[in-house]
Amino acid sequence: MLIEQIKLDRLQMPLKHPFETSFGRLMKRDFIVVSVQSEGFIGFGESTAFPLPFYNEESTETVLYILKELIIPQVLKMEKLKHPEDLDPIFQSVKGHRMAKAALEGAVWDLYCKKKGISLAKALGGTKGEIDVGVSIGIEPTIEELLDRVGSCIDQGYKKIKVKIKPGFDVKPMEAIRDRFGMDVPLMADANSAYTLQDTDHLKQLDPLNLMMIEQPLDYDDIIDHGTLQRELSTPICLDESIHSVEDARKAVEIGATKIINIKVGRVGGLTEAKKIHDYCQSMGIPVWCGGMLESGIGRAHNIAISSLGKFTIPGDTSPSDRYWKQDITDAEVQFYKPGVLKVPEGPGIGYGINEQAFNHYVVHTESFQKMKVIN
Ligand code: OSB
Ligand code: MG
Repeated sequence: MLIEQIKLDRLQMPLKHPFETSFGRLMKRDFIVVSVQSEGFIGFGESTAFPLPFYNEESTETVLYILKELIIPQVLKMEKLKHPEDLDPIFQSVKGHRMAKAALEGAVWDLYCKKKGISLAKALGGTKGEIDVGVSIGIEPTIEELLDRVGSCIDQGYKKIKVKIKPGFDVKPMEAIRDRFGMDVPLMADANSAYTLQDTDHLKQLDPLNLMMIEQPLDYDDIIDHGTLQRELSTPICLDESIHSVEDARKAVEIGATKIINIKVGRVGGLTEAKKIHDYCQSMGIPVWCGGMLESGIGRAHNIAISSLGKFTIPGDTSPSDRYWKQDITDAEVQFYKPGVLKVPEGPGIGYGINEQAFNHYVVHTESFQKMKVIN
């Protein structure tokens, strides 16, 4: 395929309900959609970076900079692109900035599949026709409000309940959930790097609660201390922020720093690397699940496709559109087809079209880049 045009749209979508984590409170999603065009087909990808670098080092602005100045000019110069993996030499020329790369790579994957007339899930080697879904509940102002939300999510059929914790809002709320809803609810906590090894004794108080896992308790770039902490905790540790590649996954698994991995397509630099991590974890017997970054329908569709791979055995943070948005930007919104279960689309590419009207409503800025035509 010859990529003729690449478009970058910046969108701002208000969240229905503010989402609070240990690093801050989000009221809206401010992100980039990448569209790549070739011979009448358009592929779509979404950047998962936030406006400020409080989850990882990237931001909406750094994604724009890396794509505009370094990656897009190289992609538009390519003479042929047979497969999304052909982008690798370009990606190797820029260290890090994985969310920027993933946004472009996702769009190229979608385009590649649409041209071939196959679904993204199939192209990635997905084997599941439906996927189980969990929910990620932000920090609520009070334990009572948290309990209301947990109750409502259980009623809606979510197959895993994840609750954000931070120092001062951790053991008590998790105990309260167990007291109210019992020990059988599939429950986990996500700390987004809010603790240090000095909190080991405090975190041990979570062990009797029989949580499925605790996600990223220590620093966003740490692997070693997580290994030390895991030897003290019976609750399995699941790494999120610390895993950027299959190499990180291997190191973390080898030193016992993680028993489960949260795979986020953006954080690891795209679908190709996400699949490599999945395959490595499959060979090691490490279960994985697909994390979320409050994506619009576009990023959500990519997450659903990767979740159709066999070792995604734990429900992901891939909730339906209406948990986040009054109106999503895809033409069919992501919806349960039975409680807690999504169907993996079978149509070409990501399997969701764009709702142009909704899309345009949220766009705040657009830039287009064309292939230079050589005229002799
Ligand atoms: O750590 O998984 C996380 C949202 C923003 C930043 C980080 C995280 C999250 C979530 C939300 O947990 C998952 C979702 O519903 O998209
Ligand atoms: Mg997380």
